[in-house]
Amino acid sequence: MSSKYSLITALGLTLASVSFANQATINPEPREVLNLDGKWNAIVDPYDTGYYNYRMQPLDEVEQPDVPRSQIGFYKDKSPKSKNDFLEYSFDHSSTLTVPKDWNTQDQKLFLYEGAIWYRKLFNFSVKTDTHVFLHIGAANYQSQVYLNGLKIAEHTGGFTPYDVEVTDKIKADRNSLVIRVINRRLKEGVPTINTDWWNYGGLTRSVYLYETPKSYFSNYNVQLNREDPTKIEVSADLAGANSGSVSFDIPELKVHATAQTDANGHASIEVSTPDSLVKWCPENPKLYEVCLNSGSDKVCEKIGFRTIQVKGTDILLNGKPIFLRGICIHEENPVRGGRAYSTEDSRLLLGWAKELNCNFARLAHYPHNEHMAQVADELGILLWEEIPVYWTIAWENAETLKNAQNQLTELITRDHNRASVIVWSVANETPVSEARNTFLHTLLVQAHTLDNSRLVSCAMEVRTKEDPNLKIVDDPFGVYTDILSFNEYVGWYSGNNSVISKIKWQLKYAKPVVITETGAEGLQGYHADVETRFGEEYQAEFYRQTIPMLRKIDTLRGICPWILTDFRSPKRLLPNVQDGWNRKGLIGENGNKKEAFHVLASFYQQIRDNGYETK
Ligand code: GCB
Repeated sequence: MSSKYSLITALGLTLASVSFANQATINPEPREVLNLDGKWNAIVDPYDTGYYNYRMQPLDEVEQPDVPRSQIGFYKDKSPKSKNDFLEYSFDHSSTLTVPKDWNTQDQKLFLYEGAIWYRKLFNFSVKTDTHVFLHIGAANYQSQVYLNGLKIAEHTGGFTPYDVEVTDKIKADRNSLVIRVINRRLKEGVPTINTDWWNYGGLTRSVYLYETPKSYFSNYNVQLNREDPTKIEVSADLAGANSGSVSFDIPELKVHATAQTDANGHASIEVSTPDSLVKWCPENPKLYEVCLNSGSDKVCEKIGFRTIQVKGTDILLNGKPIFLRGICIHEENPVRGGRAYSTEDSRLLLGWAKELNCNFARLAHYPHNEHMAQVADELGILLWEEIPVYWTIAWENAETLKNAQNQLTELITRDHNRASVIVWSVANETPVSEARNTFLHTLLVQAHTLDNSRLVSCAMEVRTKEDPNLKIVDDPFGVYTDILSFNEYVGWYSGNNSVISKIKWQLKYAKPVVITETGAEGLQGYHADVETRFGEEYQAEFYRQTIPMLRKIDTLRGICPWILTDFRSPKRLLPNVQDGWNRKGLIGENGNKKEAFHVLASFYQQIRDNGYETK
């Protein structure tokens, strides 16, 4: 197996910003030495006063000695030296924002804010000899610039993936000033672009901390069952900061022990026979093993599950056996508290509800969710579809847009490639067919397969009709490349109403396992009416009753993932007294109460769970 680290270089990618070669170290959490979460001073800067001079030149690039002191970039974090010193900003006297947390739900004034906010944290830290110290930023939506003690140390684009920057030589023992400028302005050329059906939560939405590694340390590793030959466990590890050395691999519970030498690039490959006693990870028994890698100077351990995922004909095989995916889509939002989800508790709430729904699968839409989701899914036994925000109408012809999407994909795969729960990397959602789009998506699909040869790669496609409105056709040319045929359909909500659902027939161009990645209707929790009244709970429940048999007409159906677990905020949903800024397709309302449709789907899934899925 080849080194992913060298593949990343071969693909011409850095793991974080375009201009800074930031490095993501896998699984940094256990190495944390100083947590920087909590209150940060924050300056809301709608006109970018702290970033540009009055000629709109970035102050961190053009600063001249004769720039008036009052116009010095905020990243310098200055305080007045005397009573007649002139500064027009102050972190010391600014209010605070909590990290991690989106800014929108912390202050009513920021609810709809799209612009820049400067965050500042002061800290003391003594660097030990013979260590590297990295700053880890879990997510900053959407762009960020990072300054330590007045010096720019990183830039990053992409609001949902982590990045790390080495600070070993830049840190002081006392009063370090860490300033991060976060901008959530939507950009036409961005990933996502300006139009999305979700809330544009801004800020440092995930944890920020310092972590330490020895001089020579594991920067990346991957442990998995060989997909084609599960009698073998494959290990790939990269040691940074060492020319060569010996690496050992252990699974103590299984008495597995193996060693290998690294090559000149610090890469080691190990293959061991799978012990007969290994219990494979699956939703019914999500067995995780403590797995350790040791290089003498560095040791990393983490809990990893072993399973294979494959497609054979029109079946999806988990550990070699056909599986039906009883799924649900999820946005990274805690509707009850309000705002972006970020914690283990949030993950337990959301995935706990998915469990109550009798799911064995969840689609984490439409962007990478926080790392706790896959960790908790590993524990609970929920298979995952993970996605990057290539959503609707991206700037397909723009090379920077592609580079940005590639970077987000690499960061996601690097973070989660040891999570047994993750079975699908999705490169897009509902994108319009064109040559440029096909090329763009194909580049991403090849990249995902190259970085990770153990999982399925797909995207959520669309359905179309021709003369007969009841004949639904799926023939997206990109379907040639995806491992499964996955698409969204909303008959009964966006086209026709519940009465047309039973008339639907299907025409699919590809003989691949079908996974419906979205279907659903809105229903306001607590609003009761007859089954024909839009936005009533009864309409939504009836939609599910009609849709389930209609989808079962697809004889290659191997999974369903309706839209969506809970109501979620969307600036596009404006109907007064019903939507009020919420997409109401949740099976659970914004108050955490289950709607009637929840129970309809839960009982269908229970039947399949208990009796298996019979093709109709
Ligand atoms: C879709 C989109 C999803 C929307 C959903 C809806 O097809 O993929 O992001 O939120 O429909 O509710 O319309």
